[in-house]
Amino acid sequence: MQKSVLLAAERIKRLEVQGARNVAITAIKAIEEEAKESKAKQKGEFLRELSEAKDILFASRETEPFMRNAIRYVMHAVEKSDEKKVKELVDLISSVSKQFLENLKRSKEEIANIGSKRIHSSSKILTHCHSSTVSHMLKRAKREGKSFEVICTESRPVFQGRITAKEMLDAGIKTTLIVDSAVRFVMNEVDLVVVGADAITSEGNVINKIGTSVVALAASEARTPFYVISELLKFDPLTIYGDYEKIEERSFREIWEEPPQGLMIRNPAFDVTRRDFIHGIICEEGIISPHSIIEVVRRRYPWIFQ
Ligand code: RUB
Repeated sequence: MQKSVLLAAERIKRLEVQGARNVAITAIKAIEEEAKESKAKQKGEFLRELSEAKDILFASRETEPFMRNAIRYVMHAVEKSDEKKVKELVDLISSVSKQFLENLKRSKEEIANIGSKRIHSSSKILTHCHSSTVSHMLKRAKREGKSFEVICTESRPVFQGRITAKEMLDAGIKTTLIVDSAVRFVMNEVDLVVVGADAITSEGNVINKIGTSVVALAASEARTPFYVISELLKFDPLTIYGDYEKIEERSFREIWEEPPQGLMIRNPAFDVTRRDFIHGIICEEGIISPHSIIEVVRRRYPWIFQ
């Protein structure tokens, strides 16, 4: 195993790279580097190396179907190719990755185009954690000349909400930070809730940063629209066949470095928001109902089901 994949997996595990999209991009680039550094002489050996790299990256964060879909896409291109020469296969990986990353850029813009239409001047938008997709959409709305406010939650225990808050301020957006448990307190002033996604299941439920489902409950009780802003590639095809999306549980030290002896601490990184609380998923195909997820993914990315 070369260094690039181990390093990338370590950075992903430590949250140096965070957010499903950035994780997928880092993983794909690591696979490309790994392929370039490979000393394999034959296709079989090359594929074995790639498969080992894939397993290491998959294990770096459990709740990341976007990364898994991205890696599978690249691996599939190599597996189905008739090419036997390793050098040609390396070039194939580079061109497939490049094309994949370009498509990602395009879908991010498509999502921002659609989502920013739902951001109106003088509205208050609440978001949870840090989603690069949500952030991009809000910045787009600001560039379009809309003046709105954003409320960010801290997103304990590792405070990704501060990343969002800084990005919003840098974009010139009026921003307020609250502790996670103040969500219900402010909800009556909020016009719209927008959150990202790490995974979308076949039933249209959405998995995102821990606390998202509580934000959704508060939004529902206050009758505030709740939207998920997400690429369709966060859909996990395995959920169709009965698999549950695994929820990553992280070290207790993120919550309390040196807790008293005997204390049990749990630190789940994500939770599940039921589709009934989601007004719509704003994705590259438009604003869709969570119920139609399989159909829409099948239309746009049929290879996911292979
Ligand atoms: C980040 C998080 C984000 C989604 C979507 O959690 O829950 O909302 O990953 O992000 P963590 P993006 O910080 O634990 O990775 O829109 O950038 O894909």
